[in-house]
Amino acid sequence: MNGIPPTYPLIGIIGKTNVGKSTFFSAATLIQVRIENRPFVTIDPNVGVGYVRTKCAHTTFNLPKCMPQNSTCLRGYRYVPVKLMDVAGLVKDAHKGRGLGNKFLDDLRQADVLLHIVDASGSTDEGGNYVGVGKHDPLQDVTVIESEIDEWFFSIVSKDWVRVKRSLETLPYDKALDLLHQKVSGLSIRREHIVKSLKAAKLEGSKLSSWGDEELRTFSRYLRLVAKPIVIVANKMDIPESEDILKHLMKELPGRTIIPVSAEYELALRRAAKTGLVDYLPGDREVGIVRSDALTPKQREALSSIEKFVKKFEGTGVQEALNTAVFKVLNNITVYPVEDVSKLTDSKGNVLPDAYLIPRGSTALELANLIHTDLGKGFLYAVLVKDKRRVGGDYVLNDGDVVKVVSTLAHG
Ligand SMILES: Nc1nc2c(ncn2[C@@H]2O[C@H](COP(=O)(O)OP(=O)(O)OP(=O)(O)O)[C@@H](O)[C@H]2O)c(=O)[nH]1
Ligand SMILES: [Mg+2]
Repeated sequence: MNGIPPTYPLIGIIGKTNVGKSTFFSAATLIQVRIENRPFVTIDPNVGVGYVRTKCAHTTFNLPKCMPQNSTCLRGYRYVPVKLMDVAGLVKDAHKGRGLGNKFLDDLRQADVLLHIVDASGSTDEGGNYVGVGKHDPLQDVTVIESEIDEWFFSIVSKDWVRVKRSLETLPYDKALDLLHQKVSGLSIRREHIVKSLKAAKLEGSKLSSWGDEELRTFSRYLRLVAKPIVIVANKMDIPESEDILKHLMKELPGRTIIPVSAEYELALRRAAKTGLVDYLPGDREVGIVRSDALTPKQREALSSIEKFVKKFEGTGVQEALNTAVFKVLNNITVYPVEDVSKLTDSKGNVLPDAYLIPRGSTALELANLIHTDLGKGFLYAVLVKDKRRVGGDYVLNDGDVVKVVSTLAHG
Protein backbone atom coordinates (compact mmCIF):
# COMPACT_ATOMS: atom_id res chain seq x y z
CA MET A 1 0.00 0.00 0.00
CA ASN A 2 1.53 3.29 -1.16
CA GLY A 3 5.02 1.87 -0.83
CA ILE A 4 4.71 1.33 2.91
CA PRO A 5 6.78 -1.70 3.91
CA PRO A 6 4.51 -4.67 4.67
CA THR A 7 6.12 -4.91 8.09
CA TYR A 8 4.52 -1.68 9.21
CA PRO A 9 1.88 -2.08 11.89
CA LEU A 10 -1.72 -2.44 10.82
CA ILE A 11 -4.14 -0.89 13.27
CA GLY A 12 -7.71 -2.17 13.09
CA ILE A 13 -10.48 0.19 14.19
CA ILE A 14 -13.34 -1.74 15.74
CA GLY A 15 -16.49 -1.03 17.68
CA LYS A 16 -20.24 -1.26 17.46
CA THR A 17 -21.98 0.79 14.84
CA ASN A 18 -22.33 4.61 14.98
CA VAL A 19 -19.63 5.29 17.60
CA GLY A 20 -17.28 7.34 15.41
CA LYS A 21 -14.98 4.74 13.83
CA SER A 22 -15.06 6.41 10.43
CA THR A 23 -14.66 9.85 12.00
CA PHE A 24 -11.55 8.59 13.81
CA PHE A 25 -10.24 6.99 10.62
CA SER A 26 -10.91 10.10 8.60
CA ALA A 27 -9.28 12.35 11.19
CA ALA A 28 -6.21 10.13 11.32
CA THR A 29 -5.81 9.76 7.55
CA LEU A 30 -7.60 12.81 6.16
CA ILE A 31 -9.30 10.44 3.75
CA GLN A 32 -12.88 11.44 3.08
CA VAL A 33 -15.23 8.67 4.08
CA ARG A 34 -18.92 8.50 4.78
CA ILE A 35 -19.81 9.67 8.26
CA GLU A 36 -23.44 9.76 9.28
CA ASN A 37 -25.40 9.60 12.47
CA ARG A 38 -27.09 6.31 11.69
CA PRO A 39 -26.08 2.67 12.03
CA PHE A 40 -24.10 0.69 9.45
CA VAL A 41 -22.87 3.47 7.21
CA THR A 42 -19.57 1.66 6.58
CA ILE A 43 -19.75 -1.76 4.94
CA ASP A 44 -16.49 -2.32 3.09
CA PRO A 45 -13.40 -1.58 5.13
CA ASN A 46 -11.67 1.75 4.58
CA VAL A 47 -7.92 1.33 4.43
CA GLY A 48 -5.51 4.21 4.71
CA VAL A 49 -2.32 5.61 6.09
CA GLY A 50 -2.06 7.31 9.45
CA TYR A 51 1.04 8.41 11.31
CA VAL A 52 2.65 7.94 14.66
CA ARG A 53 4.50 10.94 15.98
CA THR A 54 7.94 10.84 17.55
CA LYS A 55 10.74 13.33 18.14
CA CYS A 56 12.81 13.41 14.94
CA ALA A 57 16.44 12.31 15.16
CA HIS A 58 17.55 15.47 13.36
CA THR A 59 16.76 17.43 16.52
CA THR A 60 18.58 14.90 18.73
CA PHE A 61 21.66 15.20 16.53
CA ASN A 62 21.38 18.98 16.36
CA LEU A 63 20.97 19.11 12.61
CA PRO A 64 19.13 22.07 11.10
CA LYS A 65 16.80 19.83 9.11
CA CYS A 66 16.26 16.45 7.51
CA MET A 67 14.96 15.18 4.16
CA PRO A 68 12.53 12.38 4.90
CA GLN A 69 11.67 9.97 2.12
CA ASN A 70 9.44 7.35 3.75
CA SER A 71 7.94 9.59 6.42
CA THR A 72 7.39 13.28 7.15
CA CYS A 73 9.04 15.72 9.53
CA LEU A 74 7.10 18.66 10.80
CA ARG A 75 8.58 21.07 13.29
CA GLY A 76 10.98 18.53 14.75
CA TYR A 77 8.46 15.69 14.93
CA ARG A 78 8.84 12.69 12.68
CA TYR A 79 5.51 11.32 11.47
CA VAL A 80 6.00 7.67 10.56
CA PRO A 81 3.30 5.91 8.52
CA VAL A 82 1.17 3.09 9.87
CA LYS A 83 -1.70 1.32 8.16
CA LEU A 84 -5.22 1.89 9.43
CA MET A 85 -8.33 -0.10 8.73
CA ASP A 86 -11.83 1.06 9.54
CA VAL A 87 -14.24 -1.86 9.48
CA ALA A 88 -18.00 -2.02 9.62
CA GLY A 89 -19.72 -2.01 13.00
CA LEU A 90 -19.58 -5.27 14.93
CA VAL A 91 -22.74 -6.71 16.39
CA LYS A 92 -23.40 -9.31 19.05
CA ASP A 93 -23.09 -12.81 17.59
CA ALA A 94 -21.05 -11.54 14.63
CA HIS A 95 -18.85 -14.64 15.02
CA LYS A 96 -21.92 -16.74 14.25
CA GLY A 97 -22.45 -14.73 11.09
CA ARG A 98 -24.99 -12.24 12.46
CA GLY A 99 -25.02 -8.82 10.77
CA LEU A 100 -22.28 -9.04 8.22
CA GLY A 101 -20.53 -11.09 10.88
CA ASN A 102 -17.62 -13.11 9.68
CA LYS A 103 -16.84 -10.81 6.80
CA PHE A 104 -15.95 -7.95 9.18
CA LEU A 105 -13.96 -10.24 11.36
CA ASP A 106 -12.15 -11.54 8.31
CA ASP A 107 -11.15 -8.00 7.45
CA LEU A 108 -9.35 -7.81 10.79
CA ARG A 109 -7.21 -10.90 10.28
CA GLN A 110 -4.09 -8.98 9.38
CA ALA A 111 -4.35 -6.39 12.16
CA ASP A 112 -1.54 -6.21 14.71
CA VAL A 113 -3.43 -4.17 17.28
CA LEU A 114 -7.02 -3.03 17.62
CA LEU A 115 -8.46 0.31 18.67
CA HIS A 116 -11.86 -0.30 20.18
CA ILE A 117 -13.89 2.87 19.75
CA VAL A 118 -16.69 3.28 22.28
CA ASP A 119 -19.23 6.07 22.56
CA ALA A 120 -18.29 7.53 25.93
CA SER A 121 -21.29 9.83 25.86
CA GLY A 122 -23.50 6.78 26.22
CA SER A 123 -25.91 8.09 23.61
CA THR A 124 -26.10 5.11 21.26
CA ASP A 125 -27.74 1.80 22.09
CA GLU A 126 -26.50 -1.69 21.25
CA GLY A 127 -27.68 -1.29 17.65
CA GLY A 128 -26.14 2.16 17.25
CA ASN A 129 -29.43 4.06 17.46
CA TYR A 130 -29.42 7.46 19.13
CA VAL A 131 -31.05 7.18 22.56
CA GLY A 132 -29.94 10.40 24.28
CA VAL A 133 -26.79 11.19 26.27
CA GLY A 134 -26.02 8.87 29.20
CA LYS A 135 -28.74 6.35 28.32
CA HIS A 136 -26.43 3.47 27.39
CA ASP A 137 -23.47 2.12 29.34
CA PRO A 138 -20.45 1.72 27.00
CA LEU A 139 -19.01 -0.82 29.44
CA GLN A 140 -21.55 -3.21 27.97
CA ASP A 141 -20.13 -2.56 24.51
CA VAL A 142 -16.61 -3.29 25.69
CA THR A 143 -17.79 -6.67 26.96
CA VAL A 144 -19.95 -7.53 23.96
CA ILE A 145 -17.47 -6.53 21.25
CA GLU A 146 -14.43 -8.04 22.93
CA SER A 147 -16.20 -11.32 23.55
CA GLU A 148 -17.06 -11.39 19.83
CA ILE A 149 -13.36 -11.11 19.01
CA ASP A 150 -12.55 -13.82 21.56
CA GLU A 151 -15.25 -16.13 20.17
CA TRP A 152 -13.94 -15.57 16.68
CA PHE A 153 -10.46 -16.62 17.80
CA PHE A 154 -11.87 -19.63 19.61
CA SER A 155 -13.78 -20.76 16.52
CA ILE A 156 -10.61 -20.61 14.42
CA VAL A 157 -8.43 -22.36 17.00
CA SER A 158 -10.95 -25.11 17.70
CA LYS A 159 -12.03 -25.72 14.10
CA ASP A 160 -11.66 -29.40 13.09
CA TRP A 161 -10.06 -30.09 16.45
CA VAL A 162 -10.91 -33.79 16.40
CA ARG A 163 -8.99 -34.23 13.18
CA VAL A 164 -6.14 -31.92 14.25
CA LYS A 165 -5.87 -33.79 17.55
CA ARG A 166 -5.17 -37.00 15.69
CA SER A 167 -2.31 -35.41 13.78
CA LEU A 168 -0.96 -33.83 16.97
CA GLU A 169 -0.78 -37.20 18.74
CA THR A 170 2.07 -38.45 16.60
CA LEU A 171 4.11 -35.23 16.68
CA PRO A 172 6.90 -34.17 19.05
CA TYR A 173 6.13 -30.98 21.03
CA ASP A 174 8.01 -28.64 18.71
CA LYS A 175 6.33 -29.99 15.59
CA ALA A 176 2.97 -29.87 17.37
CA LEU A 177 3.53 -26.16 17.98
CA ASP A 178 4.31 -25.72 14.30
CA LEU A 179 1.02 -27.35 13.39
CA LEU A 180 -0.86 -25.15 15.86
CA HIS A 181 0.88 -22.13 14.37
CA GLN A 182 -0.07 -23.20 10.86
CA LYS A 183 -3.68 -23.53 11.95
CA VAL A 184 -3.87 -19.86 12.93
CA SER A 185 -1.45 -18.48 10.35
CA GLY A 186 -4.23 -16.55 8.61
CA LEU A 187 -4.56 -14.37 11.71
CA SER A 188 -1.16 -12.73 11.32
CA ILE A 189 0.13 -14.67 14.29
CA ARG A 190 3.84 -15.26 14.79
CA ARG A 191 5.27 -18.37 16.41
CA GLU A 192 6.44 -16.28 19.34
CA HIS A 193 2.81 -15.27 19.94
CA ILE A 194 1.95 -18.96 20.33
CA VAL A 195 4.80 -19.57 22.76
CA LYS A 196 3.90 -16.47 24.77
CA SER A 197 0.21 -17.42 24.94
CA LEU A 198 0.96 -20.98 26.04
CA LYS A 199 3.09 -19.61 28.84
CA ALA A 200 0.49 -17.05 29.91
CA ALA A 201 -2.23 -19.72 29.81
CA LYS A 202 -0.02 -22.04 31.90
CA LEU A 203 -0.25 -24.62 29.14
CA GLU A 204 3.44 -24.63 28.28
CA GLY A 205 4.71 -28.14 27.65
CA SER A 206 1.24 -29.66 27.96
CA LYS A 207 0.18 -32.40 25.59
CA LEU A 208 -1.71 -30.55 22.88
CA SER A 209 -3.51 -33.65 21.68
CA SER A 210 -5.16 -34.03 25.08
CA TRP A 211 -6.68 -30.54 25.02
CA GLY A 212 -10.41 -30.34 25.47
CA ASP A 213 -12.77 -27.39 25.21
CA GLU A 214 -11.45 -25.75 28.38
CA GLU A 215 -7.81 -25.69 27.30
CA LEU A 216 -8.79 -24.53 23.82
CA ARG A 217 -10.79 -21.66 25.29
CA THR A 218 -8.03 -20.60 27.68
CA PHE A 219 -5.40 -20.79 24.97
CA SER A 220 -7.41 -18.89 22.35
CA ARG A 221 -8.26 -16.18 24.89
CA TYR A 222 -4.57 -15.59 25.67
CA LEU A 223 -3.68 -15.82 22.01
CA ARG A 224 -6.14 -13.03 21.29
CA LEU A 225 -4.69 -10.92 24.11
CA VAL A 226 -1.17 -11.41 22.82
CA ALA A 227 -1.74 -11.26 19.06
CA LYS A 228 -4.57 -8.73 18.80
CA PRO A 229 -4.25 -6.50 21.86
CA ILE A 230 -7.01 -3.93 22.27
CA VAL A 231 -6.74 -0.27 23.27
CA ILE A 232 -10.02 1.33 24.30
CA VAL A 233 -10.77 4.69 22.73
CA ALA A 234 -13.37 6.62 24.72
CA ASN A 235 -14.74 8.77 21.91
CA LYS A 236 -17.11 11.77 21.93
CA MET A 237 -15.35 13.20 24.99
CA ASP A 238 -16.39 16.64 23.75
CA ILE A 239 -19.86 15.89 25.11
CA PRO A 240 -19.62 17.02 28.76
CA GLU A 241 -21.44 14.01 30.23
CA SER A 242 -18.72 11.76 28.83
CA GLU A 243 -16.36 12.66 31.65
CA ASP A 244 -18.36 10.81 34.30
CA ILE A 245 -18.81 7.84 31.98
CA LEU A 246 -15.05 7.76 31.35
CA LYS A 247 -14.43 7.66 35.11
CA HIS A 248 -16.88 4.79 35.39
CA LEU A 249 -15.10 2.90 32.57
CA MET A 250 -11.73 3.42 34.20
CA LYS A 251 -13.03 2.18 37.52
CA GLU A 252 -14.67 -0.90 36.04
CA LEU A 253 -11.78 -1.77 33.76
CA PRO A 254 -8.69 -1.45 35.96
CA GLY A 255 -5.43 -2.08 34.18
CA ARG A 256 -6.88 -1.43 30.74
CA THR A 257 -5.53 1.28 28.47
CA ILE A 258 -8.31 3.80 27.84
CA ILE A 259 -7.64 6.95 25.81
CA PRO A 260 -10.10 9.87 25.96
CA VAL A 261 -10.69 11.16 22.43
CA SER A 262 -12.73 13.56 20.39
CA ALA A 263 -12.42 12.31 16.83
CA GLU A 264 -14.77 15.04 15.69
CA TYR A 265 -12.52 17.77 17.09
CA GLU A 266 -9.42 16.23 15.55
CA LEU A 267 -11.14 16.07 12.17
CA ALA A 268 -12.19 19.72 12.48
CA LEU A 269 -8.67 20.78 13.45
CA ARG A 270 -6.97 18.91 10.65
CA ARG A 271 -9.35 20.40 8.12
CA ALA A 272 -8.87 23.89 9.55
CA ALA A 273 -5.09 23.42 9.49
CA LYS A 274 -5.26 22.32 5.87
CA THR A 275 -6.97 25.52 4.86
CA GLY A 276 -4.56 27.60 6.96
CA LEU A 277 -7.12 28.79 9.50
CA VAL A 278 -5.25 27.32 12.43
CA ASP A 279 -1.74 26.31 13.28
CA TYR A 280 -2.03 22.74 14.44
CA LEU A 281 -0.05 19.55 14.02
CA PRO A 282 -1.57 16.19 14.93
CA GLY A 283 -0.66 15.50 18.52
CA ASP A 284 -0.19 19.17 19.46
CA ARG A 285 -1.39 20.16 22.88
CA GLU A 286 -2.48 23.61 21.82
CA VAL A 287 -4.07 25.26 18.85
CA GLY A 288 -2.90 28.51 17.28
CA ILE A 289 -5.58 30.53 15.53
CA VAL A 290 -3.91 32.02 12.49
CA ARG A 291 -6.64 33.91 10.71
CA SER A 292 -9.12 35.00 13.31
CA ASP A 293 -10.54 37.59 10.89
CA ALA A 294 -11.42 34.91 8.35
CA LEU A 295 -13.62 33.05 10.83
CA THR A 296 -17.37 33.35 11.04
CA PRO A 297 -18.74 33.86 14.59
CA LYS A 298 -19.93 30.26 14.54
CA GLN A 299 -16.50 28.96 13.55
CA ARG A 300 -14.88 31.13 16.21
CA GLU A 301 -17.15 29.69 18.86
CA ALA A 302 -16.50 26.13 17.69
CA LEU A 303 -12.75 26.68 17.66
CA SER A 304 -12.81 28.15 21.13
CA SER A 305 -14.51 24.98 22.48
CA ILE A 306 -11.93 22.87 20.66
CA GLU A 307 -9.07 24.96 22.07
CA LYS A 308 -10.38 24.47 25.60
CA PHE A 309 -10.74 20.75 25.06
CA VAL A 310 -7.23 20.37 23.66
CA LYS A 311 -5.74 22.23 26.62
CA LYS A 312 -7.67 20.21 29.15
CA PHE A 313 -7.06 16.77 27.65
CA GLU A 314 -3.61 17.63 26.31
CA GLY A 315 -4.67 16.98 22.73
CA THR A 316 -7.69 15.54 20.99
CA GLY A 317 -6.54 12.01 21.81
CA VAL A 318 -6.37 10.73 18.21
CA GLN A 319 -2.57 10.93 17.99
CA GLU A 320 -2.29 9.66 21.54
CA ALA A 321 -4.36 6.59 20.62
CA LEU A 322 -2.18 5.78 17.59
CA ASN A 323 1.05 6.37 19.50
CA THR A 324 -0.13 4.27 22.43
CA ALA A 325 -1.07 1.39 20.11
CA VAL A 326 2.28 1.39 18.31
CA PHE A 327 4.82 2.49 20.92
CA LYS A 328 3.30 1.21 24.17
CA VAL A 329 1.19 -1.78 23.22
CA LEU A 330 3.15 -3.13 20.24
CA ASN A 331 6.29 -1.81 21.92
CA ASN A 332 7.83 -0.50 18.72
CA ILE A 333 10.78 1.84 18.51
CA THR A 334 11.95 4.15 15.70
CA VAL A 335 15.34 3.72 14.08
CA TYR A 336 16.96 5.54 11.18
CA PRO A 337 19.17 3.64 8.72
CA VAL A 338 21.73 5.80 6.88
CA GLU A 339 24.66 5.20 4.51
CA ASP A 340 26.94 8.04 5.54
CA VAL A 341 27.67 8.12 9.26
CA SER A 342 29.13 11.60 9.33
CA LYS A 343 26.47 13.34 7.26
CA LEU A 344 23.60 11.02 8.32
CA THR A 345 22.48 10.69 4.73
CA ASP A 346 21.58 8.04 2.18
CA SER A 347 23.62 7.67 -1.01
CA LYS A 348 21.72 10.54 -2.59
CA GLY A 349 22.49 12.98 0.19
CA ASN A 350 19.09 12.92 1.88
CA VAL A 351 19.50 13.59 5.60
CA LEU A 352 17.85 10.92 7.77
CA PRO A 353 15.74 9.68 4.84
CA ASP A 354 13.94 6.78 6.45
CA ALA A 355 12.40 6.03 9.81
CA TYR A 356 11.67 2.38 10.54
CA LEU A 357 9.28 1.10 13.15
CA ILE A 358 10.59 -2.12 14.65
CA PRO A 359 9.72 -4.10 17.77
CA ARG A 360 11.83 -3.18 20.80
CA GLY A 361 14.47 -5.85 21.19
CA SER A 362 15.19 -6.06 17.44
CA THR A 363 18.82 -6.51 16.47
CA ALA A 364 20.99 -4.80 13.87
CA LEU A 365 20.82 -7.94 11.72
CA GLU A 366 17.03 -7.99 11.91
CA LEU A 367 16.96 -4.37 10.78
CA ALA A 368 19.30 -5.21 7.89
CA ASN A 369 16.95 -7.99 6.78
CA LEU A 370 14.01 -5.66 7.00
CA ILE A 371 15.67 -3.04 4.79
CA HIS A 372 16.67 -5.63 2.21
CA THR A 373 17.28 -9.36 2.42
CA ASP A 374 20.60 -8.93 0.58
CA LEU A 375 21.76 -6.49 3.20
CA GLY A 376 21.04 -9.15 5.80
CA LYS A 377 22.65 -11.98 3.84
CA GLY A 378 25.95 -10.17 3.47
CA PHE A 379 25.82 -8.52 6.90
CA LEU A 380 29.28 -7.62 8.24
CA TYR A 381 28.64 -5.13 11.02
CA ALA A 382 26.69 -1.98 11.84
CA VAL A 383 27.91 1.46 12.91
CA LEU A 384 26.00 3.48 15.47
CA VAL A 385 26.09 7.14 14.57
CA LYS A 386 25.85 8.42 18.15
CA ASP A 387 29.27 7.10 19.17
CA LYS A 388 30.62 5.81 15.84
CA ARG A 389 30.79 2.39 17.43
CA ARG A 390 30.92 -0.79 15.37
CA VAL A 391 28.44 -3.41 16.56
CA GLY A 392 27.66 -6.97 15.52
CA GLY A 393 24.45 -8.47 14.18
CA ASP A 394 23.18 -9.32 17.66
CA TYR A 395 23.31 -5.71 18.85
CA VAL A 396 19.92 -4.71 20.26
CA LEU A 397 18.84 -1.37 18.83
CA ASN A 398 17.52 1.51 20.92
CA ASP A 399 14.78 4.00 20.18
CA GLY A 400 16.12 6.85 18.04
CA ASP A 401 19.25 4.98 16.92
CA VAL A 402 20.75 6.15 13.64
CA VAL A 403 22.63 3.25 12.16
CA LYS A 404 24.62 2.26 9.10
CA VAL A 405 24.57 -1.37 8.02
CA VAL A 406 27.74 -2.59 6.34
CA SER A 407 27.24 -5.60 4.12
CA THR A 408 29.14 -7.46 1.41
CA LEU A 409 26.01 -7.26 -0.70
CA ALA A 410 24.84 -3.81 -1.63
CA HIS A 411 21.09 -3.30 -1.74
CA GLY A 412 18.90 -1.43 -4.16
N1 LIG B 1 -19.84 14.66 19.56
C1 LIG B 1 -19.12 13.81 18.83
N2 LIG B 1 -19.68 13.12 17.84
C2 LIG B 1 -18.93 12.30 17.11
C3 LIG B 1 -17.53 12.10 17.38
N3 LIG B 1 -17.05 11.20 16.49
C4 LIG B 1 -18.08 10.83 15.70
N4 LIG B 1 -19.20 11.50 16.06
C5 LIG B 1 -20.52 11.40 15.39
O1 LIG B 1 -21.03 10.09 15.52
C6 LIG B 1 -21.78 9.72 14.36
C7 LIG B 1 -21.24 8.42 13.77
O2 LIG B 1 -19.96 8.62 13.25
P1 LIG B 1 -19.25 7.60 12.25
O3 LIG B 1 -17.83 7.99 12.21
O4 LIG B 1 -20.00 7.51 10.97
O5 LIG B 1 -19.45 6.24 13.07
P2 LIG B 1 -19.08 4.72 12.67
O6 LIG B 1 -18.72 4.07 13.92
O7 LIG B 1 -18.11 4.70 11.57
O8 LIG B 1 -20.50 4.20 12.18
P3 LIG B 1 -20.88 2.98 11.17
O9 LIG B 1 -19.94 3.01 10.02
O10 LIG B 1 -22.26 3.34 10.77
O11 LIG B 1 -20.81 1.74 11.97
C8 LIG B 1 -21.67 10.90 13.39
O12 LIG B 1 -22.81 11.70 13.54
C9 LIG B 1 -20.44 11.64 13.89
O13 LIG B 1 -20.45 13.00 13.57
C10 LIG B 1 -16.95 12.85 18.45
O14 LIG B 1 -15.76 12.78 18.76
N5 LIG B 1 -17.79 13.68 19.14
MG1 LIG C 1 -18.26 3.97 9.67
